Amino acid sequence: MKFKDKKVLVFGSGISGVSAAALLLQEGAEVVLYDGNDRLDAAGIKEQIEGQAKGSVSVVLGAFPEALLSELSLVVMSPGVPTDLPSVNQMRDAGIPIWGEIELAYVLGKGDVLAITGTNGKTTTTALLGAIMKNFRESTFVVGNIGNPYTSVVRETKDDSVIVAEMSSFQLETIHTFCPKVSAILNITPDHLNRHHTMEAYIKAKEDIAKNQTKEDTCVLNYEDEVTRKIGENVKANVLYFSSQRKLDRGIYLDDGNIIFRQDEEILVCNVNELKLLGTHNYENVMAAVAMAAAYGTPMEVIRRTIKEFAGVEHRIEFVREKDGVAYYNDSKGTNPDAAIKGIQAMNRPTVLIGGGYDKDSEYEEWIQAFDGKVKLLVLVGATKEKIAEAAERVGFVSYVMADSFEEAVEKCIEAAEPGDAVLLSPACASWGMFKNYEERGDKFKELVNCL
Ligand code: UMA
Repeated sequence: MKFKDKKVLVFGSGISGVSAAALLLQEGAEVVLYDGNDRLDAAGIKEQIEGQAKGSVSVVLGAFPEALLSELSLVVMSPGVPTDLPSVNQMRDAGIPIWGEIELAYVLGKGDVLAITGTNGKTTTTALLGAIMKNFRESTFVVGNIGNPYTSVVRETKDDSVIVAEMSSFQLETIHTFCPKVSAILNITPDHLNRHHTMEAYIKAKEDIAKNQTKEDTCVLNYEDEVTRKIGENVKANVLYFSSQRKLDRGIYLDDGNIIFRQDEEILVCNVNELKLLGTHNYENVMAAVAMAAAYGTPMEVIRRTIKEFAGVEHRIEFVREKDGVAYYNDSKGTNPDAAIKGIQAMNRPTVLIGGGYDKDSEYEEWIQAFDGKVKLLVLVGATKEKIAEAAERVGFVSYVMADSFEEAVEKCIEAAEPGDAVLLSPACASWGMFKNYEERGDKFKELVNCL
């Protein structure tokens, strides 16, 4: 599609919408940026777009501008906007093509796309694959749900670029021709059902990552997830499975702590002890990234070097440093008990744990039960410390102490930790009350640990 002088409506004025609008202006389109929230600052949004590109842009807030329907050549959707809104149905009924921001970027961009989806682990896998590709190809971009709109890099892409894209189910709902050279679906468990309504619709969105792939392309899938294993029976792409539970004839698997990549021959990638990432869920993410990079032709030496260096995504079970035999991990993103359970499960050493923070009315018993004998001391801080202590008593865990400040909590951990232990910040609570957000809390933790 040529965009020059076409009127295009961009739906949603978050980072995707602003960046799609700027790209469309650069392509010569006339852009209407529409957002249902009438409390936003229209002039400020317009200024933001005009700061990036010249051209004709208007910002419409509040009620949907129905009068425009007959003039539009295309609608570009932001991922967070549901595709079954009455206004979107009206546009569909009027025969206006509806593209996601990803589709727009794919159509206008150059280079090869390596795309990852899944319910859990996609940000880590995307960041790791991005790091591997950066060591292989100078022109590498890491985009998508990870927080960097694909449309924001399109103009810099070249024929030899590699675009590593984290794709949410929201983004996959509105692709049409998007076709990654290599795709991956890490796992599928119930999530976002308020948006997709049924599990079938959610699975369909994820599965669509491979819908345009041919046998020239590769799709990497989790053999241990029933849903993704089954998807492998239907995709046209060349399938590579990964497994943390069994040896595979073809694919990548964990065997006695070794990661083995097996196609025509068996290649030892590394032992998991050589990785800074911890936990079976992370070994699965590593295997997926390795399989994707290898399928794209990246030399194993480059892959090996990068996965051993990779310390994880910031604030998610992030390895900070080892000091006097104690390994420090920042999992400030563990802002609720479910996320913090993943944090403690990933530890493979006796652990001194920092917990507590803002009270979101969570229950803490299940989290404490997941300590599984690994937590030698729980240091409690913040508004929830008493509530967590009561929950600990109820499930028979008594190894806890209280701290009056975050700094004191970190000090108590340092005192209690012995060589061979881990110190983990994975508080099961939001940071508010002590910090602006979990990033600030994680940064403070790292600062204190790095000063040791
Ligand atoms: N809006 C409407 N009408 C609606 C709904 C939303 O007008 O019915 C407007 C809102 O008023 C708002 C705008 O749409 O101004 C927001 O658009 P958006 O939600 O698409 O937000 P962006 O800032 O563009 O961020 C999106 C992704 N957000 C969502 O999918 C919800 C970001 O993923 C992504 O990083 C970014 O694009 C760049 O690609 C975030 C996310 O929460 C991290 N993702 C979900 C997740 O990971 O679970 C899927």
